[in-house]
Amino acid sequence: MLDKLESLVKEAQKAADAISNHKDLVRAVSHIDCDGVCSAAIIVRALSKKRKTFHFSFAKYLNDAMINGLAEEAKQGRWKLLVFTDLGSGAASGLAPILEYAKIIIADHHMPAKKDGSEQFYTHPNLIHVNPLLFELKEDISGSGMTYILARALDPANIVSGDIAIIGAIGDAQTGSIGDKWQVLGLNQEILKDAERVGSLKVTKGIRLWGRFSRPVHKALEMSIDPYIPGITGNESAAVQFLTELRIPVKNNGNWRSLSELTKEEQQRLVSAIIIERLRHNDPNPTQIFGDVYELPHQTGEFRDAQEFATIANACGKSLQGYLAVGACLGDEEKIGRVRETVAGYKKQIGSMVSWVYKNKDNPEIVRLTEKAAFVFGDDKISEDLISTVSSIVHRSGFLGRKVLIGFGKAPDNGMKISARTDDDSDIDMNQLMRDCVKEVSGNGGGHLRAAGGQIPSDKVERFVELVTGYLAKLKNPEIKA
Ligand SMILES: [Mn+2]
Repeated sequence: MLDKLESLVKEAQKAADAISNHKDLVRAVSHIDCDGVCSAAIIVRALSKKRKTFHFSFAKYLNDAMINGLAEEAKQGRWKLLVFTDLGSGAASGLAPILEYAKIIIADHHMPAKKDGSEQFYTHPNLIHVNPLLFELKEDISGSGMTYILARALDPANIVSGDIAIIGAIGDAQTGSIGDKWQVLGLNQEILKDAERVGSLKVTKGIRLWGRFSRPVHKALEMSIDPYIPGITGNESAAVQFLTELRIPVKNNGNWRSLSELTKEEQQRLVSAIIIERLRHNDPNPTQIFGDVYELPHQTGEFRDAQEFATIANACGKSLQGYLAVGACLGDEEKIGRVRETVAGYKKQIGSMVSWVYKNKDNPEIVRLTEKAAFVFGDDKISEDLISTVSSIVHRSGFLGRKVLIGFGKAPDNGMKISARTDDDSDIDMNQLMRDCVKEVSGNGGGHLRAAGGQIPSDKVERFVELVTGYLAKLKNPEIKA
């Protein structure tokens, strides 16, 4: 493991040297989800510290149009160095038009593209590729973790960005960076130690609920979309009733009580009741409500809890306002104020979509259960930008059983966006499943071992369902264990 890690760090050093020696404008692009937003904050801070001038933007993915645009600009001499964070690995083999004129650095953890017609990963003399999977390390380190390693190589003072890398890993929990006992795993633990050492992060145990410090406890229950509490999430009066039945007063001297203000005994009662509720709904990890709580001592209000920060970063990124979250990561007070509204709207939207799936779980038009998979036909009820978040939460909540989850959400131009999820201990490779099944219906897709995404023409949904069912039937080890 150590020599593999050494090779990875060596590649990061190569990337850092390329940045250090570069005198012109740097073109940086990052992914729009939480991990991408955190990667952006880390690289932006690192480049600024090095006094590099740069042009930065977010992207949903690197498609041909974007690659051709960047290639044209590189040809004209606008950029000679590009940095892609939390994206780029999967598209690497298509980057040749840019690589002809410029160097590219990729810091990512998505499955790297192979050479055409070969089992070997794509390489190019102008490509510096910092990805754990190229060095036989696991993908459980996030894109922001890879960006952090790059930033540390650039300047050891970037150790101050460790907390941001952990927020990114929490946001990407479905890729295995967070274990089922809810604690960071793998290389992320080393980053966590860095963050603890410089005092930017504190680890304690507690209830993982939105608004631990900042919301009335019944609001925290109502707004808890991850963990999802069936029947209570999205329903304020049910949340109040739940607490009343547990004899937990929602007010003290006329003031709303937050979770952090409950007594130890009340917190225990609440945890037990939530676990029972989750057990009743076949949650695969009912105790995941309790676990490591990562506190950011330098932040205030909801930003103090790293998990909430992760939701905030994701909400801003997916609402195409990632720059607000980057500002919040870097402590910009004005941006912090502006993210609140964005986040409230986003959480409401996600919560109502998950509740919609829950309400329709017995409606075969919307939820189809097969032996090994649950298909959720969100169509125009779940937008393409939110289908991945909704799929993760529905899968994790377990109310559709312990199966592979495939969610569909409408995309523009008669397209259908797909999100595929499986359990942490599953033997099924979602990246492979997605790549195999989209091929025959002229779609594209890929991703991670446990979480992948893709896009197909919307009239091919039925065929895609057949292909997935066939793919799962061929596997020796069925997912269902319970
Ligand atoms: Mn990521």
